[in-house]
Amino acid sequence: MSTEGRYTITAALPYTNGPIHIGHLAGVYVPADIYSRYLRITGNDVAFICGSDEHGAAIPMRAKKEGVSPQVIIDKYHTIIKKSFGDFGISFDNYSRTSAPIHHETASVFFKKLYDDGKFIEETSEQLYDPEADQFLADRFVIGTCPKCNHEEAYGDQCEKCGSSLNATDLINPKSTISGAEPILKQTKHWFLPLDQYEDFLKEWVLEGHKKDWKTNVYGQIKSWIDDGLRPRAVTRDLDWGIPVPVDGAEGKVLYVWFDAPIGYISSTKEWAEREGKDWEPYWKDKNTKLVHFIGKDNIVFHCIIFPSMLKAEGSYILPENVPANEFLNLEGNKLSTSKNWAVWLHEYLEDFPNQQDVLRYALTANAPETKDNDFTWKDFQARNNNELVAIFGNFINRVVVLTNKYYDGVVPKPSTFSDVDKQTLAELKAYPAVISSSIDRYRFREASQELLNVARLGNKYLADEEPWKLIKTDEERTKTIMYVALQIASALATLSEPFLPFTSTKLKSILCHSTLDLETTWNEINSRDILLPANHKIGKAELLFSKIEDTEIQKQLDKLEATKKANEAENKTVTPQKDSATFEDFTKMDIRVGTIIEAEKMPKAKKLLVLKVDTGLDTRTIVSGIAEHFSPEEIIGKKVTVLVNLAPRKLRGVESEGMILMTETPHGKLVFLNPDEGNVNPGAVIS
Ligand code: B3M
Ligand code: ZN
Repeated sequence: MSTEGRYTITAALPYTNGPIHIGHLAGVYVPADIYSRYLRITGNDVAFICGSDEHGAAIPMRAKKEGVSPQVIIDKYHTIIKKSFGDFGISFDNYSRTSAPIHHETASVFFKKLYDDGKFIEETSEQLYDPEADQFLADRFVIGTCPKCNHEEAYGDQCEKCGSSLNATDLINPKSTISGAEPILKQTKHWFLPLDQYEDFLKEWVLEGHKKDWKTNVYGQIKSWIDDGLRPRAVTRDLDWGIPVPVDGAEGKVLYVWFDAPIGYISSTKEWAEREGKDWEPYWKDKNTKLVHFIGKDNIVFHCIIFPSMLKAEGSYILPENVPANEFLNLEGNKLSTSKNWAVWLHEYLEDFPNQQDVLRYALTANAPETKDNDFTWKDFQARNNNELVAIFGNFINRVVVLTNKYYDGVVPKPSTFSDVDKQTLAELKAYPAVISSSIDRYRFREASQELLNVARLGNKYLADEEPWKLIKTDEERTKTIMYVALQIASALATLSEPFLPFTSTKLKSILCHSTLDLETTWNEINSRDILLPANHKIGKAELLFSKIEDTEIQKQLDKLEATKKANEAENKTVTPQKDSATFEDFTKMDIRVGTIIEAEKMPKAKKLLVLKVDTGLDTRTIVSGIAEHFSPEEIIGKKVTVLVNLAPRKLRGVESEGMILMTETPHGKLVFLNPDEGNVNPGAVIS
């Protein structure tokens, strides 16, 4: 295989503060994987690099939430994330982590070089400080109103609403996310990268150099930042989680996560090269190498302004050739959110749709947020599968393989004379690799995925027009030619689908027995070779590539989201305020006992009431309880409950009730007996 070019392709390093969901896959990892696979099979030398981002405030914050140490958090999510990538066929050449010694070493050396070369400004200034938590506040440790767009929950380093990069002291009404306290100002020393000194370089490199070839959404964001004027940016933090600043007089300080994380691409490349016995340097320093960063739009400033300025300051590195950042994916009309659990988690998807990774990859690609934010809906997912993958791609392959087995025992027939339609069809087929390449080369993966489907459409139309299943009765020779042509299309599909649908491609290649061919067709050769599957080649039996997704499966997913929505709403409900205080004497007046429900029946004509017989240990008495909408009589007989036994008797619908069963409520409004652990009851739920 000839090496056409060297590519270093990076995909944003995910924070190990939670598992990954469809938004991550659609925005970054699937397009990066399509691109990398495509480049490999078209003969390029590719390093596809990623790893976990394990520093920054996100990690200790999650650790606090889960009540464990940051190390436990990074180990847990690094493992989950890495597995999800493997499960979905994301073909990284290396997946590292920023806690790895090689990364600490690489990032420290990088910082030290800039420090020694006098590239930083050292400055003592007043920074936000939480007097209660005894900690400086930066990044996610502080929120406040964005001075640019007035969003009320901007972080100390960035507003996720408008994308502005901020300094914590820019925030209006800042508040500590650790204690809620209002920060005070306190002096501290930090090192700053004077971005203002890189303005000319950035203008020339991006604004002039990449006006034409970078996506307009990416270019526009960069331009507006540069037009706003760049300011020195602190690259160190007062934190105890991160890479220690490797110079004297910096005790208790670590590198800013956005300083070390992009260097993670370099350390991951080194780790890979060491393992493979390669030299890492050409992948980062040879000007013929093309460096491409796949990221989401909230990471643009870091990859197009800060990291390039760092690379420029260091002096020996290449700069990115392109940064094809995507917009955001929403889910059923709402923003994806880890904290609100508004997501389709990859590991959960696979439980519900085992072995259907390609369906999700395809649905996300066909509907990718390439030029604007887009919405993922389960209905669209179902339609993409049923109407496109099953009805077009799968159907074509199935017909070809079934008929070849039926008519010729699985042996590719020898064609006779090609008709004009045959020639035209084969010519069209040959043009597809270039058509798909041209879309991928311009990072238009949605378009590329639709062109791939057009190859299957070409095959379906050809079969529908030529009707071999009819001709077999009258013209065996002609039928052979038709099946031969259809088999060439099937073979091309096996190769062309690889970047998009890697699992399907492997399966199809195995059905068509590609591995027993003398000459397996590569992407580039589809155009130049007349024969992809030669006559007499034996193929295997038909296997379903895709299967229909039923309405019930989709409904199950929608129900899951509905439940999430309800739970979120309930969580936002205000907790009932505390009642006036009760004295100990007040409390001792109440006689609460354990009882067993021994009989239960519905109160006639009362929707909510059950009439219970309860053994209180003192006696067996009648209690009328308003729980009929939550429990059937049968399910509660035998249950132990808590009973307020000295509540003054009162008549309900003519039945005298001698006590009260104590209950509480889940966030979904379901009544539960007093066993708060069982019912998922929230703190603050009232017992009544
Ligand atoms: N971890 C941010 C993110 O997940 C960050 C990317 C780092 S890429 C060097 O949005
Ligand atoms: Zn903003």
